[in-house]
Amino acid sequence: MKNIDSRTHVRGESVYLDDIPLIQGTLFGAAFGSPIAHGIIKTLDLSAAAAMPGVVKIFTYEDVTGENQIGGIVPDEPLLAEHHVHFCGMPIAFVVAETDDEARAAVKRITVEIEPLPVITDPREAYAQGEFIIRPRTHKLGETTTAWSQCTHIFEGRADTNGQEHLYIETQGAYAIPQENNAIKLYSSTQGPTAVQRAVARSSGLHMHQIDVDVTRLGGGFGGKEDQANMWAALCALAAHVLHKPVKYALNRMEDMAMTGKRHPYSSDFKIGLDNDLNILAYEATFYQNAGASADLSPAVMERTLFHCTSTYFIPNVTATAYSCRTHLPPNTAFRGFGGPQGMFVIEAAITKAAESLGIDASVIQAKNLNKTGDEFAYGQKAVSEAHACWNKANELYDLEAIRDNIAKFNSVNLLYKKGLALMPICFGISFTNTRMNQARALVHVYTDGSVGVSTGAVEMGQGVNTKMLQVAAHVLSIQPDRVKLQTTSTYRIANTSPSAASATADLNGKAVQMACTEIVRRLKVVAAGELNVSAEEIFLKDEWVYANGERTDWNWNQLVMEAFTKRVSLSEHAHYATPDIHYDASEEKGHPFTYHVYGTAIVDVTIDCLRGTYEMESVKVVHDFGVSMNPLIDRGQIEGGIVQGLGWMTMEEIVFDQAGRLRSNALSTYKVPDIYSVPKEIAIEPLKTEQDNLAIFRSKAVGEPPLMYGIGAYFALRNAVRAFNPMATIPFDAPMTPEKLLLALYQSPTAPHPMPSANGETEVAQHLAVNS
Ligand code: LUZ
Ligand code: MOS
Repeated sequence: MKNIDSRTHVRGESVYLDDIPLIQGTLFGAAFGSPIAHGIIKTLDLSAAAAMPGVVKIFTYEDVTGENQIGGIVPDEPLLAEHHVHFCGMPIAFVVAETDDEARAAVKRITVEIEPLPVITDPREAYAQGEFIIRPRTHKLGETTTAWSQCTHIFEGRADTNGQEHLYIETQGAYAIPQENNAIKLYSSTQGPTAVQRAVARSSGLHMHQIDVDVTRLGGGFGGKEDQANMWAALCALAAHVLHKPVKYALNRMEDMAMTGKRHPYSSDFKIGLDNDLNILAYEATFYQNAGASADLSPAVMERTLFHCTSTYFIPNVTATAYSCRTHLPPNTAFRGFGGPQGMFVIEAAITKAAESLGIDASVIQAKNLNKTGDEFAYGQKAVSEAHACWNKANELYDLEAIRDNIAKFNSVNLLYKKGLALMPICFGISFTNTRMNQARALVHVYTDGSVGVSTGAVEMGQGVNTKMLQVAAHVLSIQPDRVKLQTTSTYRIANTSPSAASATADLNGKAVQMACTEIVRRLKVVAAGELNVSAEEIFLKDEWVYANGERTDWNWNQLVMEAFTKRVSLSEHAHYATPDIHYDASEEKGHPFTYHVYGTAIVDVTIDCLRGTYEMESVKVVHDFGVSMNPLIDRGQIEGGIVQGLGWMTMEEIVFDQAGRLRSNALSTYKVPDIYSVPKEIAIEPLKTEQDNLAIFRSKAVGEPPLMYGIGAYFALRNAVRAFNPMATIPFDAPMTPEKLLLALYQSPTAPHPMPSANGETEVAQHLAVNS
C-alpha cells in the first residue's frame, strides 16, 4: 500500500503548522536569545523594543504564570532565563507583536548586559571540572580487570563523534488559541503531544485537561521534536493565556539552528583485548557525553549509549562507563539512534584499531565476534540473534569476494583515485529504555455509514506511521482501506501518550489499534450471530462480507454496522497496550529492557579523489532484518533515509561551535548536509525475513532508527580508501570524515602527523606518489 499522504504531499496540500489558516487577531511571537554562552544578566533593557511598532507585550520570566520550568527528566531548564544564562540562544524574553516581522524587528532592539563567566564547550573539560548532569553509570559483564591477562593483543585509543543538526524541513513552531474558561488549543510541531501538554500545564499553571495539543503531521522530527518542541509551545501558550489572543511562533531556520539542541557529540576512550584466535575477550569504554547546558533527554540518551556499547558483538568481559557532561551549548537532545550510534562508533573504532595494528581486515574480527542467540548483553538481556544470518547473506548475495577483487584491481591501477570498503553490522534494541513509556492507546469509532475513524498517540512525521495504523485497522476489520481515516493526534482524544520515538511508535500504537478493532469485531460477530441464528464462533468477517460456517451470507459490512447500531451495541472502542515482559533495574544495571533487537549488515563502498580529498559513495548494500514488513515501500524509504542521514553525520555534517560557545555553522551555507549528489549511487536492500514471536505489530519489525547506523560504515570505508593511498596514515578516530580531514590524512606522514597542505600541493602529491610507487 502506498503512503496515504503521497497524493497531498505531491500536490502541496498536506497541512503543516504553517498551513493552518490564521484566526483573526492572531499575534506573533519571537524569542530573544542570550548573545553569550555563560554569564549573569546584569540589566535587561526592553524599552526600545517595547516602543517598536506593533509590539503588544514582551514576556520575561517575571510574566510566567505557572512554574518557570520545562525540564522533563531533571528540573533544570527555565522557560525564560532568570539571572543566569547557560548557552548562546537561551531564551531570555519573548516578544509578541501584530506581525512576525514586527516581533523579529523588536527582538533586535532588546539590549542585555551580561557579566560573562567561563565557557566550557568540551565534555572532557566539563568532566575535569566535575560538571555533570546526572551520576555516571557503568554497565559490566564478567570481569575486565582479570580478562586482560588472557588477551594476546590489547589496543587502546580514543574516538570522537560530532553532533548533528536535525534539519527537519519544517522548523519548530506552535500556534496557541485561547478557548473558553482558560483552556488552550495548541497546534504544535511536536513528536510528543503529551510532553508539550505537560510543559504548557506546568509553565502556565493550567491543568492538563485544559490543554488540547493537536498535531496533524510534522515535516520531519528525527528526535529534535521529542522534547524540544515544548519550549515554543509553552511560550505561545503563555502569551495566549495572558493576552487572550491566538499567538503563533514558527522559528526561522537560523533561529532554529542556533537555539535548539542537536545530536550529542561524544568523546570516548576504549581498550580492547583479543585472544590468539581474534575473539574479543575484554572491552572497556569511557564515554564523555556533551550534554549541553541542561539535562533535556541526555540521561536517557547516555543510557542507550551504554546499551549499545558492544553493538552486535558478544564480548564476555565488558566495563563501560558514561558521563553526562554539562557544557555551555544548547541542550543536546534525541536524534535518531538516541546515543546508540555514538556507542557503536566506538566499538567499531576499537575493532578497526586492532585490525590495522594486526595488519588484517576489520571484517575478520567483526565476523568472528558477532553475537549468537543466547549470548548475553552487558545489561543482562539474552540475544535472539540474526547477526550471522544477515552477515552471511550479505556476503553471499552481494558477492563480497568479487567486490573486494574489484577494489583491489582498481586500487592497483589508479594512483589518484582509491576505493575503500567497510562492513557495518548493526543491532538495535527496540523499546523505550524507560520501561514505563512503553504503552499506548487507540480510539476507534465505526460510524453508521460504515466509515471508520482511528485516533492514536502516534505522530505522523513522514515515517508513514498513519499508513501503517490504517493498514492494521483495515486488516483487522477486514474492510477496504479507503473506509478508514486516521484522525489528528490530540491529547483530548488520546491521553498520556509517549512521544513518537524510539522506533516503537508503530508497534505500540499499532497493537492498541489491533486490540480496539478486535473488540469491535467481536461485538459485530455477536450481532451477526443473532441475526443468522448461529454461534458467534461460527462467524467471520472477510472483505466486507459476513461469513457463517465458511459460507458467505448476504450480510455485508454496512448492514452489520447499522444493525449493531440499531441494537444499541457500541461501535467505538478505546484500547490500551503495554509491552509485555520488559523490565530494567537501573541500580543493578541488569534486566530485559528491549522487546526485541533489529539486525542487519551493510557493505559500504566509496571512492576518494586523492588530489582533492573529496569522495563519492558508490554503493551501500544491505541485508536487513524486517521481520515480515507490512509495508515494504515505506520501510524501504526509512532505510534509504536512514543510510543517507547516517553517512551525512559520519562524513560531511560538521557542527562548529567556537570557544565562546557560539554556533558558527549556523546556516546551510556553512553546514553541509547530504544532497542528491551525496546519495550512494546504488542502495540495495534485501530483506532477511524472520518470524520470531509476535511482539512487533504483525511481525513487522521496527524500522525507524536502526538503518541510520549503516551510515557508520561510510566512515570506515573512507578510512580504508585513505590507507590504500597512504598506508602510513595514522588517522584519529574523529568523525565526521570531512574532505578537509581526509585530505590531511592522505598527505600525513608518520613524522608529521598533521601536515598542512602546501601551497604547491601538486609537488607533494608527486613526491608522495614517488614514495608509494
Ligand atoms: N526516546 C526516549 C528515545 O525517550 N527513550 C528511548 O529509549 C529512545 N530511544 C530511541 C529514540 N528515542
Ligand atoms: Mo527519537 S531519537 O526516536 O525521537
